[in-house]
Amino acid sequence: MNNVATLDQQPLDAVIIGAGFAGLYQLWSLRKLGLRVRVVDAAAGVGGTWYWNSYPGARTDSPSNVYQYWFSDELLEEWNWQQRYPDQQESERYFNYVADRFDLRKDISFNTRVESATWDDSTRRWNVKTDTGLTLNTQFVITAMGPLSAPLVPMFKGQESFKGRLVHTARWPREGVDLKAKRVGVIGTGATGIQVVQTIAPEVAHLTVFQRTANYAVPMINPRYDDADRAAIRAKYPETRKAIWTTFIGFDIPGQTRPFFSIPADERREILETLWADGTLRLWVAGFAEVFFDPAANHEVSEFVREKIRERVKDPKVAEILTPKDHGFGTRRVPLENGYFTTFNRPNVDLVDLRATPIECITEKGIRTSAGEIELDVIILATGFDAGTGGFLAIDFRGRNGVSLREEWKKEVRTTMGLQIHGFPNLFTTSAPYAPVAAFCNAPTCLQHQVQWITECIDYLHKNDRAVIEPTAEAEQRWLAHHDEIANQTLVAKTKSWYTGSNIEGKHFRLLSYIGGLPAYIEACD
Ligand code: NA7
Repeated sequence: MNNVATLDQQPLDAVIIGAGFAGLYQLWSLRKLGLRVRVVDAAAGVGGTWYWNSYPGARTDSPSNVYQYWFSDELLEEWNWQQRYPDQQESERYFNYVADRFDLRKDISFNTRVESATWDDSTRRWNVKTDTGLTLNTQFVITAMGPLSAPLVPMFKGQESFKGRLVHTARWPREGVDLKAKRVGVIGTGATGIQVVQTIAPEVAHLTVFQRTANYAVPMINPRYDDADRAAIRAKYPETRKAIWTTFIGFDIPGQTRPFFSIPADERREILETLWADGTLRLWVAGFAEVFFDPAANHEVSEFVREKIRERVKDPKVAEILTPKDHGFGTRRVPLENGYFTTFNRPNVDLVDLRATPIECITEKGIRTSAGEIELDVIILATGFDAGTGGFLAIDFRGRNGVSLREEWKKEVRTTMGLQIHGFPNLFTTSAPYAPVAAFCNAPTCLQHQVQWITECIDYLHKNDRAVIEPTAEAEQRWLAHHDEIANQTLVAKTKSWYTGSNIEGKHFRLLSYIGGLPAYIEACD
């Protein structure tokens, strides 16, 4: 238990909001500088995304060798990854191990939600208020809420009238949900929906999948590791650790270097087959760069993947509904799948095409589409997040002269490199819009880079007797102009998805994530 009265009175150097990947590392790093730090998290435990998203089938789409911390050689030696793609339980265990190993918990207030953070220009400090009554006074505030922390629980008409169980995947009850022999409906076929559907289909009596947009997905190969595998992976750590900073997207695998159309068609096909068979996201993150900006190259790769989907689904009508046609491969987040498409060959699984028969409302008994009512015992919303901005908008940030971040971002979402915001002194932001983190980076790599940058910056300020740092409006404008210039050359910025904010009604259509590549971002930060 936190002693609220004692904590209240201690002036802090830094408050970190969030005890997930970035937050824990930020705490460790600032502690090393000798700073007084407190982490606040609404959850009852560490792990962030890997605490909240405990839905069936949740796992990383990044391999464990690049989905981990690099700050401690001891940790790299001690932690034994069990599989290439850790599931939610393994990921959560990892964060708990880190928290205990480095004695982080004593500086974390759990079950505590930050409600507001107000800058006081006279003291040059922030006042942070929480829902437990804990208030904190601090020189710096560092946000580490993660880019996907505000779940979208769409208010379908009649949602509250449903007499069965309705759950969002990102607020999955810790005690689990009994799905055995139940009639279950899943709304959403993004990375999350795909994982849920392929996992629960064998267990439920009947599964109805409500799809608005068909998604590409690449098959996952997820070997379990034994000691020999782990030794081989560890032997490569020195290389891996270097490689992640140099690739476009923060993985350890470089992309193709030959221009797409300089390669003869049959050889291109062979390369695509090899990338496909890798069982990783290589086809997307280390494939051909042209996929992101050249419509002809994108078309060819998209057709290749469409063929693969059609091959696996027995009923040609179902296959057509599952085959994406309204966007190109890689322009939205490409999930890995493990039996997703073949799930639709099962007799207990139905697919509802919401483009043809939209949801009209949720009823007492289930979901009514324009084609009729489908009775259900459980409705699972795999409907995603208010990405990038949602976590910030949940907190009332007040900067210089009482300026409200919520009000400012209604006009335009602005950040400087996704690290700071003009008008909000001494506020550092990890995973904010316009850094690569949210979409075009292996998140752990980019988050660790941001944490290191923030740590060095704070260290510099202290060593040089500077109390306040804030980007100028001009610097912010320069970054946004650069961001837009690069984004607008890509097909991604023209495609509807959470990357461009189109999943939220009224959200400004603009690419959320910097797409100039991690090396360019690091150079700009330096
Ligand atoms: P996503 O990728 O945003 O997927 C959400 C899904 O839910 C997607 O299929 C949406 O259809 C669907 N959706 C959202 N709202 C509705 C409504 N109102 N009606 C019908 N269908 C709806 O979220 P995920 O959680 O899967 O993944 C988020 C990220 O987490 C993922 O990219 C990884 O990085 C980890 P739409 O495509 O908008 O038509």
